[in-house]
Amino acid sequence: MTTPVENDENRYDFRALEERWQPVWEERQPFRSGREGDERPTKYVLDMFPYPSGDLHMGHAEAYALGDVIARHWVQKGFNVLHPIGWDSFGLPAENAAIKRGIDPYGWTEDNIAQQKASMKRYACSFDWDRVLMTHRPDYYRWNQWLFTRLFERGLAYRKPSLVNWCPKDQTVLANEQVVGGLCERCDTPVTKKKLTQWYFKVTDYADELLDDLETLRDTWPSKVIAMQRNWIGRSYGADVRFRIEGRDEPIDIYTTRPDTLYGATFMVVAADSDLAAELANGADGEVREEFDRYVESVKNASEIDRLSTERPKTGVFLKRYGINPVNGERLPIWASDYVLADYGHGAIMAVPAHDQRDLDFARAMDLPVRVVVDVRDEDGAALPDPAESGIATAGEGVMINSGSLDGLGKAEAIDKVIAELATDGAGERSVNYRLRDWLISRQRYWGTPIPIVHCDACGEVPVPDDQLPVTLPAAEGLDLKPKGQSPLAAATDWVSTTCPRCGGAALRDTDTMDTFVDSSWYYLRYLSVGKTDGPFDPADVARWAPVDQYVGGVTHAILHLLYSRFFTKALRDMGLVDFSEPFSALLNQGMVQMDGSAMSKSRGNLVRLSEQLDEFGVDAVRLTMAFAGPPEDDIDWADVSPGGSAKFLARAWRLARDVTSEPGVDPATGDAELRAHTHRTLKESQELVEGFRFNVVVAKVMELVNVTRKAIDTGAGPADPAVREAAEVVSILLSLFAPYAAEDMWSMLGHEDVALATYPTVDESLLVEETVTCIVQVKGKVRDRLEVPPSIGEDELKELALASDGAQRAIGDAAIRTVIVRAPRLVNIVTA
Ligand code: ANZ
Ligand code: ZN
Repeated sequence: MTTPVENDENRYDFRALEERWQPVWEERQPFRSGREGDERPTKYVLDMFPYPSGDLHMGHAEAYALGDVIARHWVQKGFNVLHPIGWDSFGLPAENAAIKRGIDPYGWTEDNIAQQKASMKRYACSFDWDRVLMTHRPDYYRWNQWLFTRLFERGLAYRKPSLVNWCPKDQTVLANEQVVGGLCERCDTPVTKKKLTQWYFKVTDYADELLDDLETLRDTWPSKVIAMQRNWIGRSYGADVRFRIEGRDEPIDIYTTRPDTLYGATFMVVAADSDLAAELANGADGEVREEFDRYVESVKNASEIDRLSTERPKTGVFLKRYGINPVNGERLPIWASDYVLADYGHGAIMAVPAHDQRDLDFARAMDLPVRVVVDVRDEDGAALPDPAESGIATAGEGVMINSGSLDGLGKAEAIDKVIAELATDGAGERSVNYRLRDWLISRQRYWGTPIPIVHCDACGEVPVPDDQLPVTLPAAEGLDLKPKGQSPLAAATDWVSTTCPRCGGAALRDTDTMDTFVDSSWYYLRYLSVGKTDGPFDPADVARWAPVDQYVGGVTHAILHLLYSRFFTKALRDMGLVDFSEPFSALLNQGMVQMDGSAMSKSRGNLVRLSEQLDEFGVDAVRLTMAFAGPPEDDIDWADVSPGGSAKFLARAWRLARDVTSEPGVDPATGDAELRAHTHRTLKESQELVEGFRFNVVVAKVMELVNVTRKAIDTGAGPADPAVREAAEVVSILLSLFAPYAAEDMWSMLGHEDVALATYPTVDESLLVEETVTCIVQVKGKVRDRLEVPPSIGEDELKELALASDGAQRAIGDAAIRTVIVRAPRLVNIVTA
């Protein structure tokens, strides 16, 4: 046992506590999860790992405080909890900082990690420090490469030329989701397009499964995240329809979700930036060609979201070409516009302005005809105003009109019928479309995992064999890391020239590096077998721990990171490497920490420094404040909370343990019954509240228990009562989830060791008999009886009891009862005739 308090026994001194307990925990490592022969059932709690771009900030402090509540609770509930941490240490922040300062990203990254690690230890997270991983180390990214080659062999990693989002400042490719409002997510530079040959992962092969499996997460993931995943994948059902084009041998396909409206098509639109548009423009006269080129140039920089917006004024160019509607042979003028996307469906549409708002906006802007083919009515059966006049397209359901053989049918029948007719003519068929695109993983940057492919003139793309992995990054020294449109690795000519693993001839290494989302897509598996040198992870470890029971992190990763991890997991399953389909069984998203109503930032001048808060109030007070501020999903405004108040509360709690005079192990059965009841109620409720993520309410319950115990010490049972000891021990056990230093010190004053490993006490249900309240029974306004009832009694039950009571029976006599007014639990008023 450690020596009890040496400092001023009457003062709660958070600095002394931090200094005392940090080295003790460092030595004991209470959260080591890999011990041989540990028979406890397992839980895997995972916090999203940080970028090492500086010291920990308030956002980290919130996330790790909350994740820790869950992890520590499961330890006390008797589980062998795996709660690891590591660093997502490849990526642009490190590289840009290195370029700015002219230093090596490796050293910069390692320094930041060392600083963050020290801060995390001070912050007393229950991390298993034997399992740390860092994605920039070759012993990690070697397995990125290994997995890449496995995906390559299965056709899930491939290269293709395409128009990609390009940030002219960072000089790198961006995924769609890294483009926010047309700007680079990292540096706010307007994003442009560039044609490049890039590596992709074939996420779309799993589109259906990624969508359908969300159903299995319905009860354990936030519904908002599930909706975001669903929208991102964006599955829709419709038809491909073939239109002949005058003066072109090949027909073109369009995708529509409303083939029932084919008779309402009055023009066609092709994506302005598609090859098809360029080709059609070529066949037109020179004037059109010029106008088209100018138009394409002007729309190049618009983001996908802007392009699809109904708010945006519609623009376009008439290509002076015509398509033929397969259902009625009508000639439809073909336009090029940016509101049609090149890489969705077929990059071409039939426009039905009467029933599609964007088509209607375009038709009105360009003075094109509008034809109603669905008779849409309002709730009262009245016809809706003509879209051509009102400017509002009628997208609802109704009876088909002006539609030949479809007239009189409803939407579903019309769709079935027209598809059947198209199919007999070979002019169309059912089809499914997804908004989801394959994942563009190549980056033209230095600080990432080199793509393990060798390009050989004779053999093509050859994966680097396992025994030649890792392909380590060439030293940064001597390389110009400044972005210039091609990867800085290309300048490392010694590194680039190699021999082909297949034919032994001269060959070149691929010079792209992988998107850092690759690193974080499977890191949860590497934690299970950190240090393993003959594979990315051990099947036995996977069987023991995976999948993750509880994942904790920011909602900023609600789409991509989760989608990519889910994709990896499914691909690994199909390779026989794991036997489950979803990586994260449950998900908790914490809110953001703000200051004075807005996100913290240096430029806004409202940045709160974590280190300053820790120095002023202590780790425990900051952690407690994070948990107490509100439900975890809500944002916290640091201006509205009180770490000073938390520190005062902790001092009150700590003094309870100091005041207890009974011996450890004393039987609480003889103690004050009322206090015991309160203690056990707190235990019972807290457990349910922790498991329901209502951490703020748990803190409130502990505060209440501290007050009740203080009263018992000062004016009730007294400090020697065994129930007081029991209460103080429970305070210390519950408090350890939020304020580990104060809790450990209390636990030690109470004569024990390692509060983190204390067993969550068994709730004594016999102590939980409910209190009662007095209910007044009136007859015609006069009090006739009093009943002792549980506060939670229902209205019906209370009414029965009141009517049956002796006093009421006597007062009612033979009179008929007119009404009974029940105000549970305190009043029942019976009105007789
Ligand atoms: C005719 C029509 C009539 C349409 C109507 C809608 C309503 P989702 O549900 O997102 O899959 N579309 C097809 N390809 C497009 C592209 N590359 N860029 C922009 N829009 C495209 O949307 C499918 C609908 O979006 C399709 O159905 C098509 O317009 C349009 F009353 O065809 B529809
Ligand atoms: Zn070769």
